[in-house]
Amino acid sequence: MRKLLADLRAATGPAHVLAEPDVVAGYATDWTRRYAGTASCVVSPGSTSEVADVIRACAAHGTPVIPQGGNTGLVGGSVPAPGPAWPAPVILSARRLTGLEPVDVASGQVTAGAGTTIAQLHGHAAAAGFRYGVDLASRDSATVGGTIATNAGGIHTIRYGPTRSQLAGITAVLADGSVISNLSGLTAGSAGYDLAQLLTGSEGTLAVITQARLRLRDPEPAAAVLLAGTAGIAQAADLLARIRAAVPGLLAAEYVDAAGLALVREAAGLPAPLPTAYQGYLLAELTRTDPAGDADIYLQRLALAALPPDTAIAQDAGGMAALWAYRERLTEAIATAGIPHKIDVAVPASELDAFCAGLREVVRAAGPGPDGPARLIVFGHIGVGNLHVNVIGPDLADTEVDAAVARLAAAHGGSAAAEHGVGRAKTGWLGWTRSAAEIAAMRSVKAALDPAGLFNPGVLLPPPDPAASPG
Ligand code: 2HG
Ligand code: ZN
Repeated sequence: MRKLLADLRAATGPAHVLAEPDVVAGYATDWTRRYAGTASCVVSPGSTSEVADVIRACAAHGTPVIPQGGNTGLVGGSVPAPGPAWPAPVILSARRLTGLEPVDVASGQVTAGAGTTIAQLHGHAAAAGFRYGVDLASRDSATVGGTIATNAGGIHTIRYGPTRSQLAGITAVLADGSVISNLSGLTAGSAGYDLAQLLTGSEGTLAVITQARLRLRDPEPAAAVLLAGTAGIAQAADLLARIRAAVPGLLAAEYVDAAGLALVREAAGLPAPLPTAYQGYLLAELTRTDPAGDADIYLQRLALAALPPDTAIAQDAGGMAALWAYRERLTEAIATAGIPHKIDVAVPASELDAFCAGLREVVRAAGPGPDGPARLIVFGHIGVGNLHVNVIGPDLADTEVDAAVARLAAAHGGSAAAEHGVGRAKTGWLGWTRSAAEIAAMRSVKAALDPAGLFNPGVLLPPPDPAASPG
């Protein structure tokens, strides 16, 4: 242990290796407090070459590496597993990899260090007259590297796609300490495997990302944010389809159920958004696809969508932020009510209603928690069929309710894991969504790039089935 610490200190400078147990425990616990593990220390390299030195040192000592960005993940993918203090993994924090180059206006791209936060990237892009296509409530902590590693989606996926769609190149350090880097951002460059895309969504199991070349978008000023009440998720999906058909430039389409709205109002002290209470709420943001054109044209077109008469519509910054608060503050509101079971799934639009009906059954079957009946909150990015199911009450050690929700999503033709990734939480469910051949191919990629299993052991891939091995 002492020799490893000495080697890491030599790689980064002593100030950037933290081994005090309290400090390490903070990094080894995830945002939800549901996942907490054991790490021997936290190392924060300041450059790609320091990352390479750290990885070589860890490889030489046979010590696993847990890459970590803002530690805002919700499936345990950025923290180690519980275990003995030694030999425990090293957490490699990307927080010091913050270099942000000037925006390349000609290509509409920027090169950012993996530790740049999404909020910093937004500010930087906006100052140059652009927008970054991924946005999410954890923007002040979530990092470029972490969002690539999880292929994060967020609130603008409906318009710009997930992180994968923003990525034009990457620098990363492989398990042998070698550096792969292609930051040219050449849209027309097609020469072999796209390693940047391979690492997107690999959840720190293949390499440590240190820099990224990112595509930026035109800014598209906001035209309006609306919040409409609906009789449930199916009606919200129908209303969304009408809005989509009537108005161009849908930037976000989010759903919050009645339980979620009640909780966020209670925790954040927000007034009722509409004169009537509803079973579900659709929040949509429209952009001005023609910034020079008449802003009111968007509202005129909205009339074609036959919105409920008491829909709240805001066009000024304050009013739009006030409507967004009902959605954006929901995760923190849930955290005030307890540590939830969080199950992030994707479901085809046509199945949303049946899935939500099944959910209520699943939660009823899970039984009450110590403080009364289990609470079910459903919200998320309805425009892309991505729902965040939160259940508060059932014992956290019991993952049956989590698995039942994920199985239900798969049974409705959806995915047991969506924008939050697989992490440690969902490895056993991968086979519900991906075929045996796909998982075998993933194992081959892992074995080729990380033969010793140095990076993020226990994340993404289920442990091999001993019954399936020839020996
Ligand atoms: C969001 O969309 C995040 O706000 C968090 O993905 C979801 O808290 C959750 O379950
Ligand atoms: Zn989300």
